[in-house]
Amino acid sequence: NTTEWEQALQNCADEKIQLIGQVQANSVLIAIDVEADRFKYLSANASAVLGPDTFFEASPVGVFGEGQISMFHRRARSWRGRGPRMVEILFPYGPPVPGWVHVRDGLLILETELKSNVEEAHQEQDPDDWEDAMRDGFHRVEICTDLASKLKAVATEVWKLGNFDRVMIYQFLPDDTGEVVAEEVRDDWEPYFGLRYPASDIPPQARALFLENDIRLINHVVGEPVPLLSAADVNDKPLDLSLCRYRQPAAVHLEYLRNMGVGGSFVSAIISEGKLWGLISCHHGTGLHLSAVRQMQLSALTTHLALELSGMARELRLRDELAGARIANKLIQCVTMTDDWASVLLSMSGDLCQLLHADGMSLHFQDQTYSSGLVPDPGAVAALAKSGMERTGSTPITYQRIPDDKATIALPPEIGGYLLIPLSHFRDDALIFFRKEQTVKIKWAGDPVKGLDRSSGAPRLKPRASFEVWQETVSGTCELWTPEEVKLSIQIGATLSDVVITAHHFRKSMEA
Ligand code: BLA
Repeated sequence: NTTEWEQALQNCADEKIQLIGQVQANSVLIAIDVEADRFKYLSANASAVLGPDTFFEASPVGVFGEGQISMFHRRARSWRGRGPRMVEILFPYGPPVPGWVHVRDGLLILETELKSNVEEAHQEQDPDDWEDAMRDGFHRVEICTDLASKLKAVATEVWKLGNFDRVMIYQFLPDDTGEVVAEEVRDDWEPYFGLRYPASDIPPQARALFLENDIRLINHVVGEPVPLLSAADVNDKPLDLSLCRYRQPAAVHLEYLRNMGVGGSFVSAIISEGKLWGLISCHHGTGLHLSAVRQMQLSALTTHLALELSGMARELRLRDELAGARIANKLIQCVTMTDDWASVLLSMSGDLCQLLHADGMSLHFQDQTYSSGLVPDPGAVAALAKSGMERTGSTPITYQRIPDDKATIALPPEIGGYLLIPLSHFRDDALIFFRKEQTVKIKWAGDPVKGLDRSSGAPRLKPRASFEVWQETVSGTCELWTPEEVKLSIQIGATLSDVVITAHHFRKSMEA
């Protein structure tokens, strides 16, 4: 039932993960109103660091000292990184401890991790020459010339630095599913390399949050969460934990990780050109304890990769833009010599198809059809152009699977999908690129069609219980049209419209 399925997806997306009101076991959160010199929120275990007497009536300046509070505040406000900033905190008792600080909704928020009482099986490697180790790591990544080996090199460096049981580089695909594109994993664990994960494993709000806070650390999937207490004047308004390091994760996600056999996880978001490209996802079989410094080192490696990816993307874009500009120039030159610009365009179909990775191209212009390569018959091209005009106005439309309602327009089965660029606002002129049909085998990590849980009234999606390879064979589709290709097609459409208008005026002036 689709509507029930959609409802379940919506329920996942609606979960306010940042307002959960709890922090992870063994972590302490302290939220301070600096101006009023008052504590506003304290995790229920805060007396472990503040001392037994400190409650909401105490003065934060009295506890931390004026100098320390203003240092925290300054460091938090001048920070331009995503998420909280690393600091050293001196509590009333004991030595300075590493912690995190940030400002949210006008409150200064401090976090630190208490000495864990869970099984300390995870030991991060601590080479005393870690600065050399980092530089060496950066260099090993830099010298890789192709994407696959670069990703693998990053996975290896993260693996060495964090001493995890599994490190995956997870890339988001245009349809929001994701694929493990590089992996390091211990010998006795099942590899996940090459497996596909459905979009619903990471709902939209969890993705969006990565742009604000690019590290997600889960110390232990079975840890008892610590509730937040609030001052009387807060009136139970939940604290926004978006930028916290130790926010308690959503229960559904913890269940997911437990089903995967994971005890602790560290996830660092790969943000390239302002967009979430993918994740470095690190799993450990037992609880995970990563020092603040180690977290920052892993984050630096992730940023290094993200910058390299941006560079590679820019290079590809530049190459495509140059190719696009060359085609436009050629077209403009030719059109000034002949008014048969449609034939000129057709003679360039090889270049155009190569640019957009298409197998055929049709132009429908003033009720005439010009085609080259893998295309349907002229009647079908005309029908597509007409339906495109009705559907979109002037933005291109893409199909990787011929939609069912097109069954009336006879397209040969060899064609899997098309990209249609309208060339006019008021006529059905269009340029259409076709891609051949392909049959692909997708290896999902478990059956992506998850069970619905109806026990609580509203339908809820349950995390998968099995991640065993589940193979799906999809036919009748073509390769996805990427956002870059769509952008390029918009440029081509705009150039064509310009050229057509120019040619029209040129002819008019010659006739005059
Ligand atoms: C969060 N799910 C996540 C995150 C990842 C995944 C990486 C964010 C990082 C984190 O919080 O640790 C999924 N982890 C993966 C995948 C791989 C991996 C795909 O390592 C691949 C190797 N999850 C479900 C269902 C729902 C769901 C059915 O399976 C919803 C009903 C929700 N996932 C969900 C939620 C979060 C999440 C709510 C956010 C957790 C949080 O930050 O509180």
